[in-house]
Amino acid sequence: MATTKTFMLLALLLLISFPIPGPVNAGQNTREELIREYREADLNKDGYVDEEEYRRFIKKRFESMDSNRDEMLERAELKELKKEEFVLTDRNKDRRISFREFLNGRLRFFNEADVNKDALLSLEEYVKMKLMDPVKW
Ligand SMILES: [Ca+2]
Ligand SMILES: [Ca+2]
Ligand SMILES: [Ca+2]
Repeated sequence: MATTKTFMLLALLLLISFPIPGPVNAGQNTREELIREYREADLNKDGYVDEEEYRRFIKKRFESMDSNRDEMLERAELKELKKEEFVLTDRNKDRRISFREFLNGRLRFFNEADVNKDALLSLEEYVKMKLMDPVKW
């Protein structure tokens, strides 16, 4: 019986030390990617991403995700996004996400991450915002 217990304990320890990678991290950006992205978004290179800079960056990304160029994001163009999140972002319920809808959804996270409300995001705030955002884009 003692060996069974030891075995169980070992199995448990193994489970704890090697967590099975879940879908939680699927499509998650690495920190390096986020830093690169942050630098790209900071157009005037002042070390902060302001709302206007972020708007422009979102526009660029939106266009690159819109593979059929109809100025709408359909389900197929946002595969990794959870259905509930898609429905939430699609305010007018036409099953497509317009640029306006996409922008509003992203700016919600911008404002949430901007704790001191100066409409500027530091690198840390930017990383925080991207982690909140269910769209891994
Ligand atoms: Ca800037
Ligand atoms: Ca499209
Ligand atoms: Ca829509």
